[in-house]
Amino acid sequence: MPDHTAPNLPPDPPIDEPAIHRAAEAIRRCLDDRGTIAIVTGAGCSAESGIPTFRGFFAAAGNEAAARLDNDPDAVELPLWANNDPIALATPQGFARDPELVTRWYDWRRRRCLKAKPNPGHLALAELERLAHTAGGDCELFTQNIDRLHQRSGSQTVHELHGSLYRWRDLHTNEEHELLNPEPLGTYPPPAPDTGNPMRPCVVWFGEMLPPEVIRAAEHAVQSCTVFMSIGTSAVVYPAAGFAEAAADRGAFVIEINLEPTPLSASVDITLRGRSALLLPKIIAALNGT
Ligand code: BJW
Repeated sequence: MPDHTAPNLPPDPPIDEPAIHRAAEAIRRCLDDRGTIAIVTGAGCSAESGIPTFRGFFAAAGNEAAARLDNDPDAVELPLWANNDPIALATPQGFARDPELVTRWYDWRRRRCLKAKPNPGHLALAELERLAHTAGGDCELFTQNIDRLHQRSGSQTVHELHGSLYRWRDLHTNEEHELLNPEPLGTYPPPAPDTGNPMRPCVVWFGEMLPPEVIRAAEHAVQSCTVFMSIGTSAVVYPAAGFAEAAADRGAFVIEINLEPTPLSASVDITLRGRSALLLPKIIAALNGT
């Protein structure tokens, strides 16, 4: 986990304790009513597991955090990615232009994410789900992350909006394969184990459709939730960026957690400025009265 006392990383902003308590009260009311909590997470939620955020991928702090992770020899590949814009790599056009570069990048991320561990923010969200279920309510977690850290932290209901780094599909047969080996894939694009056809990661690139069943689940959660949480996302990529506003429009209480202001911040009920790995456990502690 990155060391936030390191000189090149920003210090934590002051914690808004009254806002933490207001957030916990809104969640408590939702649990008492056996209501639904809907959550959308983004890359900021995994930042403290040492995974660089998407738009901060090449920012100095992200690079430093990534390079320091376990003195990882894979970190030597950072300069290769630093010459490329992640937004251009995460498109069908980027893949068509340079399938080797794009699949090498995803394999590098796959290996980093396999090594990463859930952080206290992930664990707090798993605990929130347990509390909701114990109260007879529901907690629906939608993540834009492709790292499976929510599932590994114990969350049961995790909807992957943008797919997974660990599933790759045969470009000719569409057959999907789980790639969980920590070794580099070695050939780029990697060949499918059964047919030898080239594969791509089962992630959702710009201009591609999100899985329809996940969109349906999101529409349902947005329509039924009484609390909506937007955590560690820049809230600029649609459709995920639109969920909070849609939930607010029908009267849900919206809580945002982010290090920085986002396009959502001005219109939410509570915006908590800081690290999700610090603030989410505080909300759970307030909820439990500890
Ligand atoms: C912390 C922190 C800490 C850091 N604690 N916080 C409506 C309007 C306009 C455009 C569109 C629209 N509907 C659709 C579009 C087009 C497009 C889109 O949204 N474009 C926008 C850029 C304008 N959307 C699509 O194409 C989507 N498909 C679609 O809608 O299909 C139908 C359709 C097709 C064509 C036309 C119209 C409709 C698909 C979007 C797929 C996005 N895919 C990616 C790549 C996935 C694979 C991969 O990871 O490589 O998903 S792009 C990238 O952005 C990735 C992320 O999941 C996603 C969101 O990023 P995220 O998670 O928010 O990360 P960051 O880095 O941006 O932000 C991190 C945040 O954390 C920051 O705010 C930090 O401050 C914060 N933070 N540390 C708390 N410790």
